[in-house]
Amino acid sequence: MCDTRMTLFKTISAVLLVGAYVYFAATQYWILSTRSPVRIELHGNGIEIPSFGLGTWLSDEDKVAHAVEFALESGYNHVDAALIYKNEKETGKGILAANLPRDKLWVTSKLWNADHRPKEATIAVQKSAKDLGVHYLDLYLMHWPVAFVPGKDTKIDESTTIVDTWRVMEDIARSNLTRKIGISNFSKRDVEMILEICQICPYAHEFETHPYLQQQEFVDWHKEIGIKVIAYSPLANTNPVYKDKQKLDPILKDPLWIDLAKKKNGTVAQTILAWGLQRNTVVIPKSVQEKHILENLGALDIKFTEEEMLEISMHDKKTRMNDPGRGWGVKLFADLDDPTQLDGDEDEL
Ligand SMILES: NC(=O)c1ccc[n+]([C@@H]2O[C@H](COP(=O)([O-])OP(=O)(O)OC[C@H]3O[C@@H](n4cnc5c(N)ncnc54)[C@H](OP(=O)(O)O)[C@@H]3O)[C@@H](O)[C@H]2O)c1
Ligand SMILES: *[C@@H]1O[C@H](CO)[C@@H](O)[C@H](O)[C@H]1NC(C)=O
Ligand SMILES: *[C@@H]1O[C@H](CO)[C@@H](O)[C@H](O)[C@H]1NC(C)=O
Ligand SMILES: CC(=O)N[C@H]1CO[C@H](CO)[C@@H](O)[C@@H]1O
Repeated sequence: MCDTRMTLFKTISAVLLVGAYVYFAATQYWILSTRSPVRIELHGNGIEIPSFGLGTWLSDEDKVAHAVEFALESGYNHVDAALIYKNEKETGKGILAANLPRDKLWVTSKLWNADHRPKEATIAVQKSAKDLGVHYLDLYLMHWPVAFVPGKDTKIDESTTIVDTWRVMEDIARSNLTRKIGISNFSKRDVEMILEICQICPYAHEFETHPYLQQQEFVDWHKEIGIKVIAYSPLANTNPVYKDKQKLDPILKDPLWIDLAKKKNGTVAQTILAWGLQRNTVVIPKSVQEKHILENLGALDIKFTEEEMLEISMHDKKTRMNDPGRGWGVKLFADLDDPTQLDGDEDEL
């Protein structure tokens, strides 16, 4: 009697155990087989981007070498470069002269739109690294989610998608020419498309954001998906090329920022950059003047209260300064604040 009960108990236990095992194995298989993408961890993943860097767009060829050297000797450890800025050789001279240990320096460069095809991309990244005088870059960005036909000025390359280009970026990362890869000037939909297919996923997204184009939701979303935000044009309309593009007065003359700067015992530029840092974006102000290069570093000492952060958030002007999409006939930033308006199709937006 006791024996048969025992056998029955053992049999039931065994069946349950096998069942549980089969169920576990099946769900694991299902999870693994449906989980895509497979994310590959690259070497050097522990090193993070410094939160403060020197921009080099429109930095005079004659001045940028000195500016970079001076910055790196004054405490900067991060330089934001790009092939299209046409000054990487001079930037490289500054990097060489400062002679920081390679692991104490962060160098970013960017793949230009005309170089998205594999052959051109390989040449472009090698040229950037060589001109900047480094064996490897720390970060290589796809400069825009737009491909041009190589050698045809700004003619759109309809046969190269951003997914194609991302595969090329992944190969560049695998070749060890850069430690990390990322994107720039992407809309939310573009980012999602890359996240769906990436094997090596974007480390950072560099886009325009400053007190006049805060995009707080977009910035927060990047935190959720684990992509660092690099804020370009952190001084809003201070870059003189933006002068004609919008009717806003210079942010350096904005009474809100003048008041905040007084309160913080800093300059207006320092105070604006400090806000960028406090919202966890990496800021990369450009300057070729020693005075400004030093001044801007002072942002690291300024902190805001929550009330002040809230007040600043209420002064967003949602105004984009940098939008070449119109000239290219491409609608950029479609799902973000202040998207490209192409002639005659405003009603679609
Ligand atoms: N990924 C992209 O598509 C993209 C797009 C735009 C920019 N970026 C990167 O982001 C960097 C920064 O953006 P940005 O150059 O457009 O604009 P920015 O850094 O916001 O502003 C630069 C301008 O501000 C002036 N300036 C700097 N510090 C100042 C200070 N303390 N007081 C007064 N004026 C000051 C500079 O002049 P001086 O040189 O005379 O000091 C320059 O005219 C670029 O250089 C580039 O590396 C990337
Ligand atoms: C890249 O670096 C890693 C780690 O050092 C190494 O295992 C790999 O073989 C390198 N790949 C190439 C293509 O050099
Ligand atoms: C304000 O800043 C100036 C210049 O940086 C400095 O000399 C001074 O000590 C500061 N004052 C206060 C109250 O922090
Ligand atoms: C300033 C920057 O790096 N952004 C790029 C975005 O695209 C514009 C238009 O070509 C470039 O001029 C900028 O360099």
